[in-house]
Amino acid sequence: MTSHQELLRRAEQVLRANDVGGAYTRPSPRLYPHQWNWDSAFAALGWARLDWARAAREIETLLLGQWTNGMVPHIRYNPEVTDYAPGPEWWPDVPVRRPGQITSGITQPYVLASASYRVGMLAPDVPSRREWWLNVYDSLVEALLYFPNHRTTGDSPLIVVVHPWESGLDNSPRWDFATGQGRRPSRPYRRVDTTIVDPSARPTGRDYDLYMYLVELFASSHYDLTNYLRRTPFAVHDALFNAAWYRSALDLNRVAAALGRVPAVRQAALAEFRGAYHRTLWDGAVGLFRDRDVLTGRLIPTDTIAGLMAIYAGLVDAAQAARMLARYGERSRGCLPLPSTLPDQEGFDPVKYWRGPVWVNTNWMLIQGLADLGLHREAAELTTRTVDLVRAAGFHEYFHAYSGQGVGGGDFTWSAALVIDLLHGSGSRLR
Ligand code: 9WN
Repeated sequence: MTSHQELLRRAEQVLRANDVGGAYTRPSPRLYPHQWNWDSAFAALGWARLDWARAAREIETLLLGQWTNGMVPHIRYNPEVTDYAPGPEWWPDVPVRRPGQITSGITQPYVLASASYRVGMLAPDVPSRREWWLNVYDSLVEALLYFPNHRTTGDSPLIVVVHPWESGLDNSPRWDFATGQGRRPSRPYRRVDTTIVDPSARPTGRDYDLYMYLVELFASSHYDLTNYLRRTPFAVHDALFNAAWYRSALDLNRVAAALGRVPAVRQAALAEFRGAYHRTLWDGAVGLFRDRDVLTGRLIPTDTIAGLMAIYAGLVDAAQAARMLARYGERSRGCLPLPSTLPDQEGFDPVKYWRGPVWVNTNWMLIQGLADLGLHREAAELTTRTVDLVRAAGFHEYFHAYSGQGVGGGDFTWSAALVIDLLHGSGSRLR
């Protein structure tokens, strides 16, 4: 059996092989050659244990793509790379702050501020931590506040996600209600992903038709939520996305306190957000949070790992977290922990991307939340199972929900980075 040391060595090799010129870490060598938003946040957590300055740089380069309104896009394109679709031609007139930056027109779950808090905590000494936080703090706050300022509707403080890619869990069956409407973009598009990875493990043609339709729609709405909401079939209050934002808000407030600044988000606003999250997304009958279709006002009746992310955010107490996790475990008996979609759900598929396979990042998020809530036994168990999965199968993008076989892209950055972090004991409190 591979020792911890050997596993760490291999994980480091994956990160170093995916390092593009010391500037950013591509998520996977061929499948994802550009810089992705939440991937870079996770990558930084791995780098922080190997080379702290490199971790800081990962976050700084991602922030180079920031827009004038504060949004940090989901992809920062490398102009030298052309074999990814859709390319930047699908995202016209992006309002980047720095001329020459090329980005997509949507964002991703905002785990970046939480990652920046942790990277800062791992700095070699207190002066370097402070100096680096001072460097990135304003950008991180602007990125955080982009959401309440530009991505809410009506009187809800919850954030509206406008594209399945924004959710980070692209083809989750939660979004099938929209895929099922048969929308298509006006122009032909190409796919590269299915030439690299077995198409049976990737989103379908119908999924991509919707993705590209929504790309056109959001771009032609000038990336403005109000314009977009008038025309779209897809706008959701996503349970994972909103949980990630809340945790980033808490973590940025910790940075603010360390820097002697006023909180990034005030207590009253946090309490209002927490209240709305529970009132809007909790489904007592299933004992999980669900996502809400903003257009109909109804909860989307599909149970996935997103429904557990209140644990990551500290939006539930330890007792509720333990109940939610136990129930998820019972409903996914026979699967490796924790499948991205529960196997009793319509649309579950053990091998297809976000429809069932196990992912390291979602497990990692839950481990952090469990540890913070004092559920150390649960955190330790999930850590062991996650590390063992990767030890047996390699640093794949995702893992077959029953067999654990590695699927999707190989040499996947966040699988390596987060295993490094877990092996350094991140499932125990870092405060
Ligand atoms: C679209 C890079 C990204 C991850 C997402 C994952 C996948 C992209 C794709 O890869 O999405 O953004 O082309 O399928 O779903 O979470 O950030 O690893």
